[in-house]
Formats: sequence, structure tokens, C-alpha cells
Amino acid sequence: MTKKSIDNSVTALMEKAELQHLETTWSRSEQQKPRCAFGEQGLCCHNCYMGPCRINPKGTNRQKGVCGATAEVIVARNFARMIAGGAAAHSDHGREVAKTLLFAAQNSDAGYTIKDISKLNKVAKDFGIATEGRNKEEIALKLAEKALAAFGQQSGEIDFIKRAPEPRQALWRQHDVVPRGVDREIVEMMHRTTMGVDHDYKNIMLHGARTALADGWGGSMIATELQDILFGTPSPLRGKVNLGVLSETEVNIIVHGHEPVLSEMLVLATQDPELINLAKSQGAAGINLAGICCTANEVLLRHGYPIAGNILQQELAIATGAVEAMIVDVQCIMPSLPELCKCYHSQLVTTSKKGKIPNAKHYDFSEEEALQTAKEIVRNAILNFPNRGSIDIPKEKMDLIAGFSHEAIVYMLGGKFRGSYTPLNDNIINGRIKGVVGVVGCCNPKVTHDQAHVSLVEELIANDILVVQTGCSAIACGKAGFLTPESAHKYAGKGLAEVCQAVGMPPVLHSGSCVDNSRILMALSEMVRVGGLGKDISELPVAGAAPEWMSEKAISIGQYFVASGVFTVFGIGLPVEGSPVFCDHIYREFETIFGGKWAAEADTGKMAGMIINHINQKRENLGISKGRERVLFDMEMRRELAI
Ligand code: NFS
Repeated sequence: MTKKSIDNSVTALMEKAELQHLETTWSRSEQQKPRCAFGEQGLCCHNCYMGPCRINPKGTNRQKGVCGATAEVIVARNFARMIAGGAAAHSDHGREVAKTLLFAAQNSDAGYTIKDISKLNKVAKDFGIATEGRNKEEIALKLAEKALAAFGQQSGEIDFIKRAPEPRQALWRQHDVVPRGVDREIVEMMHRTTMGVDHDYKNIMLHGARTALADGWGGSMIATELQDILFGTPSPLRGKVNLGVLSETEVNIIVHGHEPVLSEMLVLATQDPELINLAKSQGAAGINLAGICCTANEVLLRHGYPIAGNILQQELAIATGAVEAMIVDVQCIMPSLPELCKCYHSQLVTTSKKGKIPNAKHYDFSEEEALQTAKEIVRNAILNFPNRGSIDIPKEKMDLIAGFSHEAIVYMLGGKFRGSYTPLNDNIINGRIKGVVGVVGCCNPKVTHDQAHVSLVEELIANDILVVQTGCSAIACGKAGFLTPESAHKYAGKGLAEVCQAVGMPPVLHSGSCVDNSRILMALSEMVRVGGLGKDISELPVAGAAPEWMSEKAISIGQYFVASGVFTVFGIGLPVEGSPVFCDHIYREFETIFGGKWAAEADTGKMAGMIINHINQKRENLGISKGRERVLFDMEMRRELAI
């Protein structure tokens, strides 16, 4: 039987859950077997009620849906709708941040402040907003209004597109895929893929590119940049990760979800002396705030608060019996949580009008009363501490360094006065660093939890490839110990280790949550701008990977990486295999359009090989190909991987 996780804290708690006859994502995943092969291959269409239709990929019957849609049209529509779903999630998050910036600009005494003024000025300039003679609130007000307008814009181009290298912008214009407005492209994607509209799979995927670009260079970039302005641009700091960060003696509060608009207020509330005293009066030593999923990444990056785990650990956190309250907002929150909470004293608290869960306690979280609501939630969690029964907190926890925003990387590499990407490019040109790969995305119970992230990253850094991470993938590698400067001499190849040791950075850089994949786009544009590695992102020796993906958001990210010129490999498989014609389009033909293409590879060793070959090819094209042999990983080395 395949191992469920390489993380011992996960396997131990999973066994506990099984003994107590509790359901987890893994037990439900087993119950779903055998999975619907039509769905897995993207061949099931339920876009209208003449169906649902399923295409038989092998036989001669059932080659078309009732309306006449072929396999490639059905696969394209399904894939494009995943892009739209993912782009909508990231972008609606961005919208909330823009609304919060607007609120902060108009209510400077209401809890939210404007922390990064230099970024405020820089982003305002990108949006064409005059800064001279205006105070920070006035600039923030204009910026928030313009950012909000980018969602509903009907024509023209969204502003951040101008951050891409000129040849990339020209290519997008040539193919007419520059996003006009964020919401507009998402709505149009849904329209085109409804029954009876766009029947040309290539045309569907062009708009798929436009929609995904509206996410990466639009909604997500707005979220990242405006969050930095409001809450501070991350810079490297120490933290801890894994379920062992839960405290035996303190009130454990877990914040889970995505929007720092909530978590930032919880940070303030848990620091309130009155509430800390209340915790003590209840017999606790204090309050311990930890995160799960991308909210965890946000509070870690800006405050050094610990991460309890990635997506697949949310249920197990409750199963420790040590969580007084889990506070959630939107995205990646399992509907199974209230069922588990019933077996323990844990309170489940929802905070977004958009995301309610039956049997959870709901608080409407609004900017106006954010701090007050956060304090009330924390107060109730504290009062729940005496109800705690027996607990099982795993011992696993790991140190890490996180906070490598695009600006922090500039600073790390060049120092305060000569900070730039020049040292990175120089080290790529001289071959110490072979290339840069963004390893991102989720975990998926279909495969051994964390294993693909960890083994891929281990092989890449051993081959002198600098890895930049976000999301649950960063949490997996953090738990494995890759996010410490010491890991450079332990795991990295000689060249990469030399660079890392010289500047004191890990070979794996944690850049934030999934909307922060926009930081990777900015880093790539900066590498082009600095020079020496070609004129466009597609010429760089770089790649993207999501080895254990599961979310629509990951598909949107993959598509905007590809449309930005990046070779991007997904693990597990993609729901497109039912149409060889469509596969040929995104796995091969896309490269002739965008200079980047998709690939799917379930075997992590092969995935590493594909990425290394791609990087070597790009190096050869750039005339910087001299290098050493690939370090091959055998089964023995892979077996050693454990958290
Ligand atoms: Ni990204 Fe973050 Fe994790 Fe996947 Fe979910 S938390 S936004 S979608 S599961 S990486």
C-alpha cells in the first residue's frame, strides 16, 4: 500500500483518527475509488442538461456529446473553466485587499495602517498616480480606487502588464490576450464555455491565457502588492513549522484560509494584554497563534508566527485535541471540519459572508469592526481552554527562514546600496547556479503527502538549481528542513551552496502564499531587465512545477506561468488526457505561441529530469551551457526522505 505521508506527525495522527473511527481526507479518498475515469481525463461534460455526456476515449461509439461537442472541445471547456475558477478565487481575494486599502485610507484610526510607504509610492507610479504633494492616505485612496477599477475595467489593458518585458507584452498584444479587466475576462471565459458558444479549442485556450494573465498580472499581483503596502513587505525572518508548534500549555488558536485582512487582526488581538491575562486566568500560559495553508504563510512571512501545517493537516490539527479554535475565511477549507470538531472541544469559526459552514459559529468580519470581532473570537477561544480533554501534540517541528519577497531577494543578493538581480544573473551565467524553478501548489491525498514536493526540490537543489516556493509546497519543504541556510551545504550542489553560503540564504526561498506567485513573475521580469539572459522570460533557464496540485487555482497559476513563457510541469496528471489533440496543443503547440508550455508527469524523478533538461537547453541557447553532470537520485536516496 502506498504510504499516505512522509510526515511522521501526519501518519501518527491519522492512525489515531482511524482508531477513533474518525473520517479524514485519506479515508474519504479511499472510499472514492475507483475514480470516474471520464472525469479524470476531462471527458465528462455537464455544461447543459441534454447530458451529462461522456466521451468514450477508446471505442468508436460515443465520440461526441449530445450537442456534437468533440473530446477536445469538452476537455478545453472543462480546463478553461478551471482556469476561470482559480482566477476568480485569487482575484476576489485581491478585491478584498483593495477594499481594505480603501478603508484604511479613509479611516486611519480603525486598526489597519499603511505600513510600506516606499512600495505605496512605487505601485502608485505603476498605476500612473501622482504622488507629489499628497500624503500617504491620499495616495492610498487613489491607488485603491484604481486597483478596484481594474476588476471592472471593460477595455484597454490592466496596468501591471507593463511590468512584463517589452517583447512579452508585444507577444501578448499580437495574440490579443492582454487582459482588459480582471472580472471581464473571467466572465467571458464562463460565457464562451457555456453550451453552444466557443467550439474551437485553440480559441478557448487563447482566452484561457487571457483569463489566467488577468489573475497572475492582475488579481493576484494586486493582492500581493496591496497586502505589502498595508501589512508590510516581507523580509527574511525565522519561524517554525509543523504540528509540533501547537502548545501544551497555551491556548491554541489556528487561523486557516487565505486573506490576511482577517489574520492581521487576529495577530493584534492575540497580543492584547487584557486577553493574555484572561488566558492566564483560565489556567493557560498564554495564547499561541498558528496558521494553516496560505494564511499561515502570510502570518509567518510578516510576523514569524508558526505554521501548523499545509492543506492536508487541517483535520489532523483538530485531532490533536489541543486546538481551542480554528478560525477560517475562504479557500481550501474542508467542509468536514465541524464533524471532527464535534469529537473534541475545538470551536470552528467562520468569518466570511462568502464562506459559511453548517455547525460552525459565524462572525461577520467587516473592516469597520475587524479588531473588535477578532478580540471577541479570541476571547471565546480562551474561555474554551478549560474544556480541553486529552491531547496528542506530535513532536515534529522544524526551523525555517521565510520572507523572500521580490524586494528581499534583491537586498539579499546585492545589499542595501547595490541591491539588484545582477549577482543572481552573474551566478547563472558563470554556472554556479544553473537556473531557477518555482515549485508551488497544493497537496493531494491521491499521492503520498509531501513526498513529491520534497523529492523534486531535493533533486533540483542538488543540481544547482535555486528553488523559489509558495503555498503548501513551501510548507512541505519547510517541514523537511530545506528552508534553513544550513541546508545549503547539506543538500545543495557545490555551486549553489557556494552562493547561498556567501549571502547567507537557503537554497530554497519561501516567497509566500499562492497569490504571491506574482512575486515570481516580478522576479523573472527583473532577471530579464538586468540583462545577460535574453530579452524575454521564455529565454531564461527557469521552469515551474506543481508536483501535488489539486486546486483550480493551481491550474490558473500554471496557465499564467505558461502564457508568461515558462515551461511548467504538473505532477499527478492533468484532466486533459482524454483528448490527445488537446494534449498536443498545450504540451507542444503552446510553445510556438507563448514560448512556454505545459507538461504532466507523475514520476518525480522524471519530472526533475524534464526540468533539468529544459534548463540545460535554455542555457545552451544562451551560450552558457558549460556545466556538470546531473546528480541522479536512486531509490535508496529517495527512501531516506522523511519529515
Ligand atoms: Ni494554493 Fe493556498 Fe495550499 Fe493549494 Fe490551497 S492553501 S492558495 S490552493 S492547497 S497551495
